[in-house]
Amino acid sequence: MPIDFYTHPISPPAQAVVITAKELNVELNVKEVDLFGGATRAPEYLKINPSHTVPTLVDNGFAIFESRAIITYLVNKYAPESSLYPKDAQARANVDKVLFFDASSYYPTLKTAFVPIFRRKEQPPQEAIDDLKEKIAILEAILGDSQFMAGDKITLADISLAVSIPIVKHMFSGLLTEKLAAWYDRVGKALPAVQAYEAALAKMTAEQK
Ligand SMILES: N[C@@H](CCC(=O)N[C@@H](CS)C(=O)NCC(=O)O)C(=O)O
Repeated sequence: MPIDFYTHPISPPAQAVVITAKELNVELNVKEVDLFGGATRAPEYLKINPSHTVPTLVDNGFAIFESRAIITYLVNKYAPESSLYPKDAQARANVDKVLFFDASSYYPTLKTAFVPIFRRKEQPPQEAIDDLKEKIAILEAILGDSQFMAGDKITLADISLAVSIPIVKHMFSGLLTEKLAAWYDRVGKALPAVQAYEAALAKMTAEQK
C-alpha cells in the first residue's frame, strides 16, 4: 500500500516531510491539495485532519497530521536506526526539545510576523518583529557552539527548523544572525533539498505578487 501524502508545495511544514522522506528513502504518493481554494476544509479532508492543514500522511489507513509528528513517525516506522532521530534517550530528548520549541514557540511567532505581509501586504506590528527577534536569539543559544541544532550531527531538529528559514531570510533579512545563517548553509550543504525548496519558494512567492 502506498503512503498517501497530502501537501502543497508552498508549505514549509510539508517540506519538512518531503525532505525527511527523501533522506530515509521512503516513497510518498503525493496528493497536492488546493490549499488556497479551501480544500483542507472539505468534509473528507477533515476526517483525516480536523486541523485542516497540510501536511497529512495516510499510511495504509493510519492518518496522521502535524509535520513533526509525521517526521518522527517516518523514522520510527521506516528507519529506526537513522541518526536523524537518535535512539539514545538524551540525544533524542535534545531533538524533541527543538521540535517542541519550534512547534510551540518559534514557528507560531514567525507566523504572526509573516501573515500580515503574506496575506495583506501589510507590515506586521513592531511587537511581532521584536518577539521574532527574541525567538531567533533563543535558537542561536540552542545552537551554541554545535554544528547542528541537537549536536554535531544533522537531525530532524535541523530539518524542521530549516524549512522556515527562507521566510526569515526573505521577509526579515536583518534578523537572521551570522551564526544561524552559517548553520542554515551547513544544513543546505548536507541536504540539497533544503536549498532546492528555498529556490522554489522564492519562485512561487514571486509568482503570487
Ligand atoms: N503545526 C502544523 C502547521 C501546519 C500549517 O499551518 N499548514 C498550513 C500551510 S503552511 C495550512 O495548511 N494552513 C491551512 C489552514 O490552516 O487552514 C504542522 O507543522 O503540520
